[in-house]
Amino acid sequence: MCGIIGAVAQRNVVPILLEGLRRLEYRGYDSAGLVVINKGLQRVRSTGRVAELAAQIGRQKTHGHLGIAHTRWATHGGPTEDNAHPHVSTNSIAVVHNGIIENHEALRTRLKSLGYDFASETDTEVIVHLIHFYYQASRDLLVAVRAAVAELQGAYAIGVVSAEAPHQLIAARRGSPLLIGVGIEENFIASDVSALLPVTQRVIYLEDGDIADIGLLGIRIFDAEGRPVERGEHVSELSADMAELGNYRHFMQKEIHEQPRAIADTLLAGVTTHSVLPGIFGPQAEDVLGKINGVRILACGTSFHAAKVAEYWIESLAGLPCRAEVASEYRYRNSVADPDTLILTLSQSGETRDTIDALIQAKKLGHKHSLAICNVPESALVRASELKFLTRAGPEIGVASTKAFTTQLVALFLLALVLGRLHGRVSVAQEKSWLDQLRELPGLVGQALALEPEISAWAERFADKHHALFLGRGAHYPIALEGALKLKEISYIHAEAYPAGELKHGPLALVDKDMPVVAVAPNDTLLEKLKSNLQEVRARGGELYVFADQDSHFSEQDGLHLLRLPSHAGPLSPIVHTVPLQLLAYHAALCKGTDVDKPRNLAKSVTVE
Ligand code: HGA
Repeated sequence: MCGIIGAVAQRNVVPILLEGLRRLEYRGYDSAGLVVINKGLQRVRSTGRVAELAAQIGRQKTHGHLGIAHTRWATHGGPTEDNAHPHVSTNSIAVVHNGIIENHEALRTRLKSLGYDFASETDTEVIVHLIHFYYQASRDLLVAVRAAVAELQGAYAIGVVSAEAPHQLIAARRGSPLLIGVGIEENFIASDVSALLPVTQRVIYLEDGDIADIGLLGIRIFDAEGRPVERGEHVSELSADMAELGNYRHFMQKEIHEQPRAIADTLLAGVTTHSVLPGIFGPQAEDVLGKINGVRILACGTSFHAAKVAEYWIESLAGLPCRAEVASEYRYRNSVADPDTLILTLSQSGETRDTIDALIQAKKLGHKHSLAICNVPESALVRASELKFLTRAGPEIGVASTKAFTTQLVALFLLALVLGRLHGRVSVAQEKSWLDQLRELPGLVGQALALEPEISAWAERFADKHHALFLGRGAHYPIALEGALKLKEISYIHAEAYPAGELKHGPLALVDKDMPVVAVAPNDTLLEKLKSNLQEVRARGGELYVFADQDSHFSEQDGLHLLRLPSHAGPLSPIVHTVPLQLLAYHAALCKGTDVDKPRNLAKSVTVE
C-alpha cells in the first residue's frame, strides 16, 4: 500500500526521504514521488522504482530542508506520472495521501466550479485544492488543513507542505496509519516506523482524527475536536539493520529461513517449561478468556488461513465453538452477535483496514471482548483491542507472508491451550506435554527447510504450468489453501485448494497431465482417506506431488513424487507442513523470474478497503 514519509530539518532532507521510500518499497507500489520546499516547491515523480526516482533527483540536484515523499499503490486512476503523489495546488501547496476519499466526485465538481484545474484522475487531488481554497482565506496552513479534512469522507493519512511555510509540516489521519518520528531539532512523519529507523526510534502514534503541526523544534497535536492533546512517545524496538537482506536473494527467502528463530522467539515470550504464562494475552486475559463461550475469528488473506487452522485447534482442545470469517465479509453482514463470544482478530501489520473495521462492527453489534494477534506493537488493531498477543516474527518485508503466518499459528495454539485449561479440558500434565512438543517445533521446521534443494527441483516442473491443485484434509486443508495462495501470489500460476474429500464433487473434472496436484499428507487419522483421494487423481493421469511424514507409508510410484518431512508433529503438523509449500511457491517464482518480494498488483499492509 502507499507509503508516506516527510521531514523538517536543518539538513537536506532528500536523502532521508529517499531512504524512507526504499524502506517502504516492501509495502508494494506502482509509482513514487517527492516534493521539497526550496525557494518554491520542487516536485519529482516517477512510475519506476524508487531507485529511478533517486537517479532523477540526483540529475536535477533537488534538495531542501522540508519535504514529503510517497510510494503510491493506485486505487483511483492508473499508475501514471500524472497520478503519482505528491499532488499540488497552484504550485504552492503539496499533499501526499494514503487512503480513499469517498466523496471525491462531489468535491471535484465543486472545486472545478471554483476554478480549480485537475491534473490527475486521483481522489487525492481534491484534498490539495480544498486545502488551497481554505488557505486563501486564513493564510494559515494548520487552519486550512483542519477545514479541509472536515469535509472529507473516507480514509486518509496525509502529509502537507506549503511553499509559504518553509519550516512547517502538517500531518493528519483518519482510518489510515500515520506516526510522527521525534528527532533532535528535526522531526518526521511516516506511515510505517521502518521508514524512520535510520533517523529515529522515538515515535508518536497519531490517533483517528488527529492533526499535527510539526516544526523543527516543536510538535503540536490536536484531536478531532481541535483540542490540543498529548500523545505518548514510544521507543521502537526495531533497529535500522533488522530490515536488511543479508546473504539472501530475496526477503521472502530470508523470512522463510527465519522461521525457526521467529517461532522460538514467539514461544519464549509466552511459556515456561510447565505452562503458558498467565497474562500473555494481557493482564485481564485469564478472567476474560475463562468467561467466554466461543470464539469468532476475523481476518484476511493468509491470516484467514491461520484462523481456519485455529478453528480445528480451539474446538478440539478447548471444546469451544470457533468460527473463522473473512473480515471484509463480516463487516457488512448483519450477523447475530453473542456478547460472550470472543472476537479474535489476526493481522501481520495490525493496520489491515477490513480487519479493523470488522472489529469495530463486532463491537457495535455488542461483542464484549476482543483479542488481537499481531506482529506490530502499537498498531491500530492492537490499540483497539481489549487483549493482545504480539508475535515475535520481526519485520516481514516480503509481500507474501511467511514467518508472520507460522508465528500466528504458534500464538493460536497457545490460545487454544489456555482456553483448554481455563475451560477444564487441558490438565496441567497435558499442558506441559503440549509445551514440550511446541519446543520441538523450531527443530522440525529446520528439518523441513533442509528439503529446499529437492523442492527447488520440483518447482522447475511447475514453471510451465498454468494451473495447480492443492489438497489437504482436516487442519491441513487450510495449509493447502495457504500453499495455493502463495503460489498464486508470487508465481502467478493459478492455484486452487480443496479439502481432498471434495475432489470427486467437482474439481476432479480438471485433472489431467497438465494439472499438477500437490497433497499435504501427514500421517494422521485421515491419511488413509487422503490416499484414496490421491488414487482418484492418479487414475485420471494427474501428476501428484506428495508432502508426507517419515512414517506416512507412501511408496514412490510412477506419477507420484514424494518428499518426506520429519516425523509427524501431531496437531502441530500444520505449522511444519506450511514450510515446504512456501519453498515450492518461492522456487516456482524464481523459475518464472517474477518480482518475488513485490509481486504485481499486491501490497504488504492493505490499509485501504
Ligand atoms: N487513493 C489514492 C491513494 C491510494 C492508497 O492509499 N493506496 O494504498 C490514490 O489512488 O492515489
